[in-house]
Amino acid sequence: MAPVIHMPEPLCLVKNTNGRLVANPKALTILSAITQPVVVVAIVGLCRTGKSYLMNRLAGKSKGFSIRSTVQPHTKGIWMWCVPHPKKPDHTLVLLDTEGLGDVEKGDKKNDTQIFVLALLLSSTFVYNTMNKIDQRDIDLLHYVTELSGLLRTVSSPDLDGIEDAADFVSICPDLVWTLRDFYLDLEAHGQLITADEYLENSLRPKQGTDQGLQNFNLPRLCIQKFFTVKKCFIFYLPTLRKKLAQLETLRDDDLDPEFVQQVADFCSYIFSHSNAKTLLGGIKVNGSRLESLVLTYVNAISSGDLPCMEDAVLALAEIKNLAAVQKAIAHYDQQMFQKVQLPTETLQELQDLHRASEREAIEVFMKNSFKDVDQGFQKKLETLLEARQDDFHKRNSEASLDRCSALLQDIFHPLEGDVKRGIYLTAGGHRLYVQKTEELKAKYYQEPRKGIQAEEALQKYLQSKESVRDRILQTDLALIEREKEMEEAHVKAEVLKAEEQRMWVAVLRQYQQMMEQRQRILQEQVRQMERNRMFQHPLQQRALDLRHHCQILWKITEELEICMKINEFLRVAEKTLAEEKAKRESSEKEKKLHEQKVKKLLKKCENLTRAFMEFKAKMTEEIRVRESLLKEMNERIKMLKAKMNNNNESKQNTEMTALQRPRKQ
Ligand SMILES: Nc1nc2c(ncn2[C@@H]2O[C@H](COP(=O)(O)OP(=O)(O)O)[C@@H](O)[C@H]2O)c(=O)[nH]1
Ligand SMILES: [Mg+2]
Repeated sequence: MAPVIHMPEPLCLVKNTNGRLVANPKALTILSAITQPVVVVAIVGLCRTGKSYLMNRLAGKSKGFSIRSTVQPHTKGIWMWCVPHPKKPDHTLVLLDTEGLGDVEKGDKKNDTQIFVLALLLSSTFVYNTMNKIDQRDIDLLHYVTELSGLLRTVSSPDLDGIEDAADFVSICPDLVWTLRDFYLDLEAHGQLITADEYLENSLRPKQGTDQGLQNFNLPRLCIQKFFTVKKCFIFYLPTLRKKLAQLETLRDDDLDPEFVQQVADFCSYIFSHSNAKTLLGGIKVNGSRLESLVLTYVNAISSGDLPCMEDAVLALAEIKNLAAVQKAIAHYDQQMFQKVQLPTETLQELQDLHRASEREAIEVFMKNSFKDVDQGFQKKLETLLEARQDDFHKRNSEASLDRCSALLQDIFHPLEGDVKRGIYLTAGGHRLYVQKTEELKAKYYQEPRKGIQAEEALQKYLQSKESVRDRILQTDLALIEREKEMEEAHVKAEVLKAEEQRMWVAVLRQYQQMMEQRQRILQEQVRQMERNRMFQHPLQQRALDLRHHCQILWKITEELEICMKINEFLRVAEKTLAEEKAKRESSEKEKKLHEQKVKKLLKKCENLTRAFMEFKAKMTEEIRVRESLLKEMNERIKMLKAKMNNNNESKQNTEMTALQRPRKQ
């Protein structure tokens, strides 16, 4: 069985020390000893409205929480009284009484609010104690506090005993019990009697309509409805005669208004039977020690400034609601833009149209959620934020366009860059081809969709970056054209030289042919002469001389042939010059090959010519040899003829002599 808690009187749980909330270690020790689930009933409201009195009644005591009939304030903060639960023996009832709210002497609204919020967060039943009737000011204050508590409801605590994943926990919203003290109105609406709960429901019911005034009326009500799912209202009449109120603590129930006594009894009965144990999200029941952790966690969170500090509740509430409305509007704008905008947009206009549509919707969202936006300060703030968002989208649109265009350019121009690297355009006429190819690729780039607003600039930048490449291609092109021109000239020169050479050879051959014809004629003449000589036995010596003369002519031909050899030498020199020319022009493999081929051709020709010449020379030498042997033979013949002639002459003389002698003998 759980140890029975014995707490003869309340203790201060959280006190206000020099404007700071501090947990009382003594009270925390008591809490830590409670192993039972705790039903935490906290009461909040302006000071001297009978809160402590009511809490004492819940504790079943006439004394306990300090009841002050004077205007002198008591210790500020939250007072705690842990008592056995009168209806649930396995639960402990923890009563939290707040002190000092709305204390004119203290004048510290910030501290009031903090105590209010802390009580809301710690309780499982939250008693909101107000005077006379439900008015707008009470509703606004409750709304404000619920909003503030929302900022702290999820807190991190490393030391929540027994909770495995205690890094983040969420305190479940408490039930609301609205106590109306000194209620003097008739509980009726539209001529019909109503209950206190119906009165509360009516007071929190939103009105139909959309104008700003109605929105300001509805918003806090809707928030309270949403925050407190369980709501209850109790009305209390004046307990007794006004003059006796100061001694209320000492008065017996018989001395009080019986209706008041009944109302208090009903209230206590409801609390005992309907108030649940404090629970965290996930159904985690809070015991004394967990409540201790909650107290420490929330007090620390509040002390470290997690709770906004604002003087005027309504203003602060407006601040909270309008900030939230701005955030909601911005979130809506972002969501719309992310859904609709596909960056980069084709045109700037496209982006601006989408921005305007999303901006309009965002402002509508803001209007729906805003609350008392005095001078449209928050709407202006929203407009400034949306403008910044638009600038950001423009920037991102520009960047996305640049990225897309860069990737496209890289993709489209990559093959051309490869060709440039391989030197395909480093030829005569390469520049024209390069420009032509660039134009083709530009057209392809222009055809690509969704390049965005940076399309032209990206292309121009790319082309600028390739200008040095284009220049290099152009320079090479011009240099190669110049070289080709030079080669053409050299070719023409070589052709002229070749033609000259051919002409010379033709002249030489013609001359030779003429000489041969001449010699033929001479030989024919010689033969004819020889025939005549043979016939007429004319002086052969002269003929021999003639033949010698012809031989001389032949030698002259030989000399001229030597001249031809010199011409051949000249050709060799020309060939050498061409080779030097070739060396000069060797700048590329292709040229070199061409040049070598040309030189080879020339060399081949020269070789053919030399061979022809050598054949010719051999032929001529053979001819000379034949002619010389012919000459020799002829000389032999002449000799023989001469000898024959001499013999003939001698025999003739002998005959004549014989003839002469013969008669003498007779
Ligand atoms: N008018 C009125 N006075 C009350 C009521 N209940 C208590 N009081 C008196 O109001 C004064 C302040 O009471 P107290 O409980 O200390 O108020 P607290 O400051 O809200 O805690 C005391 O003199 C009480 O006797 C009530 O219902 N109506
Ligand atoms: Mg009090």
